[in-house]
Amino acid sequence: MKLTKILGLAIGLAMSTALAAQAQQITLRSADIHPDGYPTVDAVKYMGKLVSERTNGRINIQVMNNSVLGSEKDTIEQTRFGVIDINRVNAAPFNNLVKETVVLGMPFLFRSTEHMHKTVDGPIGEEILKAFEPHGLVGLAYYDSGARSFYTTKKPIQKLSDLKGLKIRVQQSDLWIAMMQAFGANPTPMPMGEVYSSLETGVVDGAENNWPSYESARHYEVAKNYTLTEHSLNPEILVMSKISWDKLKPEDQKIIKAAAKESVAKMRELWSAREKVSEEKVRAGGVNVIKVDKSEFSAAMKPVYDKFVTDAKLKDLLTRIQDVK
Ligand code: GTR
Repeated sequence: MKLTKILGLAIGLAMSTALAAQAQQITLRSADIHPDGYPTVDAVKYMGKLVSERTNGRINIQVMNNSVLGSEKDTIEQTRFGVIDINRVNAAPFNNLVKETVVLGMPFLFRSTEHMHKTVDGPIGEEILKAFEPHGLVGLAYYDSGARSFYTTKKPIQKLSDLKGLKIRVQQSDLWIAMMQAFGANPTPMPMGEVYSSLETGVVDGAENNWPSYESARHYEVAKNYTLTEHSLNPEILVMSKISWDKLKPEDQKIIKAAAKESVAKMRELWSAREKVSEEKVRAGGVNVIKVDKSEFSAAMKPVYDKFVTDAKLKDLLTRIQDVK
């Protein structure tokens, strides 16, 4: 009798411990439009590894890549509603929602990758990450995205006037639409996933992106003229849903934030290696790489600054970024 009771108690205890452990198990779903092996995807996987190690496997990050959760614009909305927990998106699709992100994409703003790193790694970067919170998102970290340059299917861009009237795909951001207009082009906003077929079928005459995206999305197969305008060093931003974040205990939030920050160094390493590999691959694929005088492209950008850097806050952010040494 006594033994059965003890046994019963022991089984009960074991079951409740198992249930408690199960209840604490958290899987955070993270979205990315890029495929496996792309630096952004691998950096978030690395972050997940750190989180899992530091929580003894209690919290895991599942990277859902290849746009399986939708386009960047759609996944931002799903992240705000807590359907997606973590999201790695370029700064551009955030522009209409979090106005502070606009300054990061301004054309010819960053003098170099070092200038961009110093900006996002310092107080300005933190301030912009904080600006996500009123919009249902927690800014975690910045990742590199290299420099964006134009590529076209038929007409190679040798000078600014070559862009006149060309249909150029842009990201879904008012800033980017205005930028293309200032370059003289005809902007066509669309998600990245539609660009290959749009280039192939002539819906657009060109697009713009960094070496790794141009290569990885195979756009170089259908748009064989790559013009080194390097007009923007807009970084990638890693965010978390505020709804998912608020469900976590403060010590777990700390682990997530630290792991995100630590994944940045890893990402930068992966990024500079991938930039070289991608450039080599597209050059070997027969791409016509064109050097241009950037000054006339940059001079055409004044209306973009006049239109988008209007209020005191953005003007202040912009001046502070320009002053970063
Ligand atoms: C890539 C970036 C993506 C997305 C894409 C695009 O460089 O990593 O997040 O912004 O460009 O042009 O849509």
